[in-house]
Amino acid sequence: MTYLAKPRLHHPSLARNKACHTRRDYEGRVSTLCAGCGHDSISAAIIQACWELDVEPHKVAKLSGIGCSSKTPDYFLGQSHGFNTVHGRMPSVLTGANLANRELLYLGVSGDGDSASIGIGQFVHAIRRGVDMVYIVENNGVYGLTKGQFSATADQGSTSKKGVVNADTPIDLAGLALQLGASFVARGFSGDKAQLVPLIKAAIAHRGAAFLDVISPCVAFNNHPGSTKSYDYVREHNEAVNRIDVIAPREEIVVDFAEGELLEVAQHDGSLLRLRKLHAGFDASDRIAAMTYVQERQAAGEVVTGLLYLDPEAEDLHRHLRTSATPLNRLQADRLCPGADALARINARLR
Ligand SMILES: Cc1ncc(C[n+]2csc(CCOP(=O)(O)OP(=O)(O)O)c2C)c(N)n1
Ligand code: SF4
Ligand SMILES: [Mg+2]
Repeated sequence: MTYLAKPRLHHPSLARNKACHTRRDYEGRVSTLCAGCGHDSISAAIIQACWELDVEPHKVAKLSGIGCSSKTPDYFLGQSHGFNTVHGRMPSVLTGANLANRELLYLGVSGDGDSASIGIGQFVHAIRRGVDMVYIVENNGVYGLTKGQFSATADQGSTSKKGVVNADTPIDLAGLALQLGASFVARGFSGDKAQLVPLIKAAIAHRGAAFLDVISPCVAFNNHPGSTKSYDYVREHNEAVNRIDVIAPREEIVVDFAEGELLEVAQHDGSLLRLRKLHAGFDASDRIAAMTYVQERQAAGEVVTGLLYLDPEAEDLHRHLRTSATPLNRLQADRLCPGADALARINARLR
């Protein structure tokens, strides 16, 4: 982690959102990542999304594992709660924190090595359990922090900077999240902020497991010609299936979509997602069709981006476990410990 603090001087004329914060209030410390790293653009998109949604920084918990990507929570939302876990263990720590206090917005930030290699067991169970969270994988197809080994999302046949060829089949995390039952699945590109900011806003508004696979080129180890995670490749092969706009509750609804089919989806929190279809044949409410489409286009060498799947009626882990609506740290002793009589009744039922 870096210890470079940014000066907290605010120009009095800086615009403030409805939570009375300037955009700078959502920043963190100065990034120590390589200049041009895609991860910094994702941090900037998270800052923009939280500012536009009037998120209260003290109501956010940022959790991450280990990696350049997992360092980034230090570079945004400096006034939020943060927990940097062990490599690949972010999902279980996030699940525990979420069960203890459902009133925070849980933002899990991870890398392709963190989530698809060492942490894949943790990743799949957090998604299939429907933990209410925004889970972002900053996917560069490489272990950036440890100097360029292939991760489990590296393309088969791709060549590392040192000339080694990857023989293994890649894992497509967005396809996996669809198969595992995630109720919100999207793919973005760190170099397309206009698409990424609304995707993050929509994921924040979603109640349930929201998964975002963001292609985020590593300029030090995997940005060479032939890498499908390079800036040039994604720019040339980016297949955006839709564009979305998020309208927060009580915000004035202004119609500004001129072309393409427009779909409006209401979310649990009262926000409205406006989905402008760019591909007539793509339906973001059909999980199986989305899985097939992503695989078909991938086989053709394209990178499908946009909102891939959304279930606006999704349930989450709290609903499945019927947990207390009051966070555990606010339950009084009599509710936390129901007493000897209640224990005797439970034991009697088990005899
Ligand atoms: C238990 C454990 N195993 C291995 C490591 C070494 N290690 C640190 S980061 C990392 C890979 C990070 O890759 P990724 O999650 O893709 O993040 P990136 O740096 O590419 O953003 C590895 C293998 C570790 N820190 N802890
Ligand atoms: S090594 Fe790669 S992933 Fe890490 S900061 Fe540099 S460009 Fe980013
Ligand atoms: Mg990586």
